Amino acid sequence: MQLDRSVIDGHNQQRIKEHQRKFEFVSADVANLDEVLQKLTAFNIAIPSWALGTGGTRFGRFSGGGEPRNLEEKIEDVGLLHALNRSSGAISLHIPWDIPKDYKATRELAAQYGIQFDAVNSNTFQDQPGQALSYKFGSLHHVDPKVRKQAVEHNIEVIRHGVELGSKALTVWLADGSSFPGQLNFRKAFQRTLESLQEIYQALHADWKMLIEYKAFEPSFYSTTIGDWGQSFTLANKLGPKAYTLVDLGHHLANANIEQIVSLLLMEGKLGGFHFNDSKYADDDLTAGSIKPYQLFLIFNELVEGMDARGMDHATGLGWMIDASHNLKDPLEDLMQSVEAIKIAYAQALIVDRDALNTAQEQNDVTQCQEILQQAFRTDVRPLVAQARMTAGGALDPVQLFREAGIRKTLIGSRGEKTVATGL
Ligand code: PSV
Ligand code: MN
Ligand code: MN
Repeated sequence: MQLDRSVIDGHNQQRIKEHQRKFEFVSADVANLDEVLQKLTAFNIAIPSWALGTGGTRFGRFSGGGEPRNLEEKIEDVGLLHALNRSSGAISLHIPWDIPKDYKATRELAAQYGIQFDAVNSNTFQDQPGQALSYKFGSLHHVDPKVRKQAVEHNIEVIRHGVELGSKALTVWLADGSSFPGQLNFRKAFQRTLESLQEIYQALHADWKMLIEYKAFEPSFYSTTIGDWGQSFTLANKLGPKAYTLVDLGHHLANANIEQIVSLLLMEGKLGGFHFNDSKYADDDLTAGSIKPYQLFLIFNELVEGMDARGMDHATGLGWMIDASHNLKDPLEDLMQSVEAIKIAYAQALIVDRDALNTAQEQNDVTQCQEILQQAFRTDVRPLVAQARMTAGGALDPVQLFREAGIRKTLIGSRGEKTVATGL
């Protein structure tokens, strides 16, 4: 379904007075208002195709109905999100779940909604029907060179699909690891992973990036071959200038200082992209900002500081994506909440008084440093985010409009109650 412009306009008209009052109140204290609004407008966060259906846990899955049944409907859903928030202008595909039947038609459909193709993701953590060799004991690190070759070829195949659609990056996340001490020779496993990645790297086009995602544990519970930023960073350095580290917020051991990791990777020019989500215990993939909004702000504070120091464009310098999916909320409402939380944290980081913070840091004025950061974090920047969204053509309150317009009901009407989107 395409959302009619008049629906958004009508919604905005009803709320405009209240919005203006709040916007004027907060903007009076924002010295760099135009810059903040312009940056918020330019900032887009890609939607992963696998987050558009209700996620499950290993105990069960409860479909919400009206989920996208194929790639076309996934693009349609991202189009709906983008129409509502003007910040979801890209979709990230996972192969083989999202193999396009017709590249041209897929590209045209996406263009119709103003959607681009973000990084393409390979899948060597599952065996597919008819697959010759199993990934039970890993893929790129496998002891058997034939399994490694199969996994390398799959990744090259994924690049080919991405090239046809206009993607510019391959994200590699591996489940390769071990669950029992002694199961693996760590050195050989790492070396084999490097050699496999080198083969994939050879197939990358000049304007492509390889994003190497790390994860501390799960599904392996003793070791993961690319288990932390240091391992990913080492691989990226050995591979070359097109290889980067990808930070997924849920992939760290408890209490890791993610903002410090971000700062270091940025300084070294090796931060390539982000997967946003939130968690309390492990890789919970909860809505961004739902558990630790202050951490999200602190991460953005480092991102803004580090990207500015390197003269990077915030909107295009890194790959921004959500990687959240769970089993309770409507997936589209959940994604809108994640986008909102990310933009709020970004806006708060943009209004940090950076000169004052720098001076306080140089003077070891610890109290003042904290005052400055928390002044920004405690500012209600939601009207700034809403203003940027409305000016770009989106809704003042996307979640409420989604409900008022009965979008899920319409989707259930056209797709049915019992829908299963392919995904994690
Ligand atoms: C598994 O942990 C995972 O959530 C990774 O974060 C990947 O990015 C995603 O699946 C898709 O492969
Ligand atoms: Mn991820
Ligand atoms: Mn994950």
